[in-house]
Amino acid sequence: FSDKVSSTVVSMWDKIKNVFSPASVGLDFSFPGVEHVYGIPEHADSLRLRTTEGGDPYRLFNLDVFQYELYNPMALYGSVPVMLAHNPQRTLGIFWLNAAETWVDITSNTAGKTLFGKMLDYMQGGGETPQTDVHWMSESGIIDVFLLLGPSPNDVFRQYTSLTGTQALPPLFALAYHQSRWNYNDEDDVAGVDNGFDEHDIPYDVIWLDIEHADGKRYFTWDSNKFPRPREMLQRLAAKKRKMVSIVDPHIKVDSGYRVHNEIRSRGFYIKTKDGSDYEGWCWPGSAGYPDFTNPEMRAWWASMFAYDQYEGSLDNLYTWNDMNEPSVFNGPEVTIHKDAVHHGGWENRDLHNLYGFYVQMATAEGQVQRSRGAERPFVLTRAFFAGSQRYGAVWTGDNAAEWDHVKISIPMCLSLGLVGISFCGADIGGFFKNPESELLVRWYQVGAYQPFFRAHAHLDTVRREPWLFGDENKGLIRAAIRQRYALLPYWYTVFYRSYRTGQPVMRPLWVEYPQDVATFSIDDQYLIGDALLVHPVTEEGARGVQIYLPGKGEVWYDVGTQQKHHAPQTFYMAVTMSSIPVFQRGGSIVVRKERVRRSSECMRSDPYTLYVALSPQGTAQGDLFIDDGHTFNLESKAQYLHRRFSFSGNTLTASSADPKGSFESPAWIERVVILGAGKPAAVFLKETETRLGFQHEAETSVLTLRKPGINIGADWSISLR
Ligand code: MIG
Repeated sequence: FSDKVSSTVVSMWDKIKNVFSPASVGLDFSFPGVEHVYGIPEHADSLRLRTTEGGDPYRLFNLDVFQYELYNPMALYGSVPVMLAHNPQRTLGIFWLNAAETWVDITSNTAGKTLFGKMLDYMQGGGETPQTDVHWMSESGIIDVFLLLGPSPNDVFRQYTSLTGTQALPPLFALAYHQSRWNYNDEDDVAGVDNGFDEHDIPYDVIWLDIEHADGKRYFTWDSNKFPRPREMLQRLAAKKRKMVSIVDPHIKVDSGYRVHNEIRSRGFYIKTKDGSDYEGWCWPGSAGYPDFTNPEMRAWWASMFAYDQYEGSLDNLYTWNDMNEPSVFNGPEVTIHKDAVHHGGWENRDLHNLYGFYVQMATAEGQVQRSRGAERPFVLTRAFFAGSQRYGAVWTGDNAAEWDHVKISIPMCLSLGLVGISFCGADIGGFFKNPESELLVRWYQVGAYQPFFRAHAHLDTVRREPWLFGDENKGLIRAAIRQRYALLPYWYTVFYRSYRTGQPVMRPLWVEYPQDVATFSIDDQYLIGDALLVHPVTEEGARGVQIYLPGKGEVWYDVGTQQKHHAPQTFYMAVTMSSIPVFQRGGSIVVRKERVRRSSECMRSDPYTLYVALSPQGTAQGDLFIDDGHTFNLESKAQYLHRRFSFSGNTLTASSADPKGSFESPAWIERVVILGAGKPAAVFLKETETRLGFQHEAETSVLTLRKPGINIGADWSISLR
């Protein structure tokens, strides 16, 4: 999208800038008829943005904030200058393309008025049209604004991602469970944790190494005492079809014995001070230089460092985590780089500050692609981000704490990111700082299992918290939550595929699917995954129940735990126990699962599928399933994929291709079809062969289970209930 800033505009600005630097830019926008605005992450705040009258504006300036506060407009690690405005008639967006420090003020003529007050205004004929006004201001740069006219939420997503790109389709393993802490200390520790998952029969895909794994925080190296044989360690993980992630931060130790530093310095790739010398700040390794990732040559060099012969001890199951890329500078102003530091092309950091982390992740992802000669899809986690970061991997919400409010806020934080393109979001499970009580830890796993990026992580000073350290009962609860995630991986992957194609968020606020239902506009304790599953995780200490809102006039929802049917719209109290994760499947949807959970997602590759067909009141349902090899670009380069469509109507379930361009051989078959809301048929036939299928019907719950249809997942077929 940077191409859209034409070179003439840039050179014009160059001239102006030399005269006026620094010069701020700002604009006011009014949304007549709008009371709800969303977006402009990253803030630890409610989904619906609050008015900022009498307080600080929402601030966008990538910063490493120590122990951030909640329900607060202060700047955090990443910035996406995109706001959505919504009312029952229309959804709009503003994309303010500026990477300098930015402030957003929000005012509203209805703020503080109760619904009753508004009604009174209206009855007295004096009620004004509600209106929200927003004021945007950036410290430097040009005014370059995209108005996204909708009118539907999906139109806005399409319009915005046509400018910045859609969510990259992650490799399948990246959607599974990740086990991290600062730090897994050495190769024995890694082996012990890895074996622990097998002993305790808990699936996991990826183990993470934090900064202590490197030799004196010299990234791309290993501490030779703690990790003397990294390749063998990686091979042992690979034998179990598991992966590893190592951290690679963008602060480079100033040390003439460190090749990475010497090369960056000799090529002139460090960010400079205003006087032209290499900028140096204090960070984990001590004195550190900051590579200038805004320079394409620097990015190309960085990418080349991920080649197997450059990053010694790496193998193809080693992936990357970019932390501290705001960038974090311990002795810099607000713990970041000085604004007058100079980048490639003479730009000051103030002009592009919020883009630095974006480019770090871009270069790292490119490195992973290149090491496989373009074959393999990358996986890179980043802490700092900007508009468009969705193209390079996942983000997490940084250093949260083991507190109930932090588990709660992870929902609106990830929802806000999804609204502005970044779907692959998660929060440190368990909380980074402090030690969670077992109840909080269990609940957090249950929440994380239903968020896009599913990783446990903890601070160096916390006590160990692998899932089996809290007694058998808690271990069982955590195992159950993780197993639910693995069973649903086919669905997650399909929803991510749709996000990759359409720009729609994976994790969605309810109003995205029910744009006319005002009751959904401020909900941030429940959400949808795709359009079929509604989740209301338990986030209260000692909870005995939760208030669930099921949207959709004339629709029905099925409790995934009990298969009980509920009519909508409706708010009801659902009693919960420690094992409850309230999830509902929309009547009218089909969700595909794999129910033989194994030790990693790759071990489940060829396993059979179960279709969950949830009937609408009209007795219909639709759904889809995306399958490919789960890790290469062959879906693009060779059209090697299957996109299947399932649809139920007239008592017949049909499987067909949703996209005839793709083809892919999968050995997997369908082992079961569960139809929710079905009456008891006299007989069930696989039409193609007129073979009878065995079935079982539960009258009480109206659940019909068809046993062993035994059909390949790629085949076209239909099953009729007679
Ligand atoms: O100053 O690498 O957010 O996840 O464990 C702390 C150590 C640096 C901050 C990250 C956190 C990570 C930690 N890092």
